[in-house]
Amino acid sequence: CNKKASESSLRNNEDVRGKKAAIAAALQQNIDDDDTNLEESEIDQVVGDDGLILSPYPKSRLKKWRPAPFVKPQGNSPGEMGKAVNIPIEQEKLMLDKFQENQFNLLASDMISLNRSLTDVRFEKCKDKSYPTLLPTTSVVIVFHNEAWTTLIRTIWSTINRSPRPLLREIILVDDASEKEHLGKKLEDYIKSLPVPTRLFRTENRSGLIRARLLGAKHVKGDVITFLDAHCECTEGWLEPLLARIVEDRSTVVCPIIDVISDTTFEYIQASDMTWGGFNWKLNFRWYRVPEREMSRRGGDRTAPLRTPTMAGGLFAIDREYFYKIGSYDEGMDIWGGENLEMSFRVWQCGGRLEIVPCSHVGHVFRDKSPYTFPGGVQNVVLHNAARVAEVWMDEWGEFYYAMNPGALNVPVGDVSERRALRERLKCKTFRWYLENIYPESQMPLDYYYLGEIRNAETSNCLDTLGGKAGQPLGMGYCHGMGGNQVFAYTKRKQIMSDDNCLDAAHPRGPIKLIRCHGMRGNQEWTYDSKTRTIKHTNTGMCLDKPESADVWKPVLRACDRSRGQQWLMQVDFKW
Ligand code: LR7
Ligand code: MN
Repeated sequence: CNKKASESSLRNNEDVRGKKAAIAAALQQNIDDDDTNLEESEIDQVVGDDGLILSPYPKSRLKKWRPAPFVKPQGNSPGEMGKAVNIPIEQEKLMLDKFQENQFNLLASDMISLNRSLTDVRFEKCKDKSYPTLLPTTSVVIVFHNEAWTTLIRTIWSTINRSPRPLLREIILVDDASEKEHLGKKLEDYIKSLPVPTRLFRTENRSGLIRARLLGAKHVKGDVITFLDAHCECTEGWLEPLLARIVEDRSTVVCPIIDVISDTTFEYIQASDMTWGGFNWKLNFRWYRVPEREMSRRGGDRTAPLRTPTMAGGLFAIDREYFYKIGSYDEGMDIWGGENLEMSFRVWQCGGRLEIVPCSHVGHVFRDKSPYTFPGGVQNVVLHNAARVAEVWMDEWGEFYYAMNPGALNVPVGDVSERRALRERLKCKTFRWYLENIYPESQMPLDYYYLGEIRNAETSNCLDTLGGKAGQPLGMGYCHGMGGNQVFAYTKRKQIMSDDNCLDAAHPRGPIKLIRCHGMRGNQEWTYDSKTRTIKHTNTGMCLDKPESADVWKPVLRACDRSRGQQWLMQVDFKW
């Protein structure tokens, strides 16, 4: 059936990759040897099945490099070595006022040197790694809308200071219709004095980060495009391991580990190397723990590149030609959101790969809220962008998105025909393939019998998560038919899921809770009998029953007795 077919296609794919890697490795050796007798045409013309010139790059385009010099701490200035900046109590009011504008502590940022020093957060083993002596150059593209001066300029300086100079071709800034004085003439003058060519482009009207990045990418001269948000700090050795992955295989899209720059103190805080990117039914990007499966594929080496199902979106490097070949971005997406999952699915489904390179660390100021406006309304924009992802890439799993966000049905997705044509043209694989091979741990069940509300036959009320997070008890409510908190999936693994949580009962009398799905059956296994309409909990042998009384709104487990309160309506389709 389906599954077998995709397994063999994966094997084929691995074979092809093996061959490609062998060619690349052989040629790589030539390059490492710096053999100047080698005819350029000999290495220029390695063409993959897909028509893209494979790694290595034409030698003439690669550069010899040395690590950038260490950025020394400047005495006891605030924030040096990535330390936290604490604002004196008498300035607290000022601090809070300034916080509003950017949703981070601007007062602290303004106190920190634009060249501040950071600790070397890498694993020891990373420091000893050697990378090809010749690497492609990159242009760093930074888009921004109303970014604060010091965070933007510190992003630029940390890039300059910590990149091997020959590898940093240029910096490209894209101002997305900012209204701030300091981003006008002042910025134009400032960048003229930088030691690395820096160009500034401006969108005519507010375009959103996706179209702003497309504008920046258009002007890139380097062989690799590296995107950064406008409030980042690059650390020692961040660039080489990224470029080294791309020079091996130009269809690899690479991300650094994204460390945290505190929005309140600007402290540089190392992030875990044990998380990767996933997503939930709402199509929000989420970090999850790297599963054992991926750890063992890497032979337990925590410095080895990690294959991640999705990326956060802001910080990554991609071969310039590959960026276009794989479909750059969806121009139909506005302002913010969705493009990260779109690119993740696209890269995997269309034959590329997506990695987090743990030897590369870049800090990012994470904040709780967006400081800027969303023309058209946040909800509309975000729902619109995500709907485009669902429509183009997710096949029938797009249903989960609409079930969870019924509001998305009222937001126009716009024309997706070009994106679908791209998927066709690149002969991309199905979302099932992606779930089976790249993301089996996904919160989207591979096979499910039912997706929808679960209604009690006696009370006519519906199971409801009440928006509860993991650990909260399951509730009930009047059936509203609007999806969201009343949508559950009954899966082939016999789970009853809502987003990334599963109905879980630990005791015959205890509450039924929403617990992060573990996929190991146990307390999360339920059997639905479509004849008797009972939902039986395997471990306890009890049946799901309506609440004790009308005012409690918490379903319970009781000995199965075939009463109407134990009957639940689901249109299950046992198609497997
Ligand atoms: O209209 C806009 N125009 C812009 O130029 C809106 C935003 N922007 C700029 C903005 O100034 C910033 O430089 O776009 C960049 C990203 O916006 P942020 O920093 O306000 O949002 P974010 O950090 O939450 O963004 C994350 O998700 C986005 C989804 O569209 C993008 O993929 C961002 O690049 C991404 N950032 C990261 O991945 C950093 C790690 C965060 C995480 C997880
Ligand atoms: Mn950001």
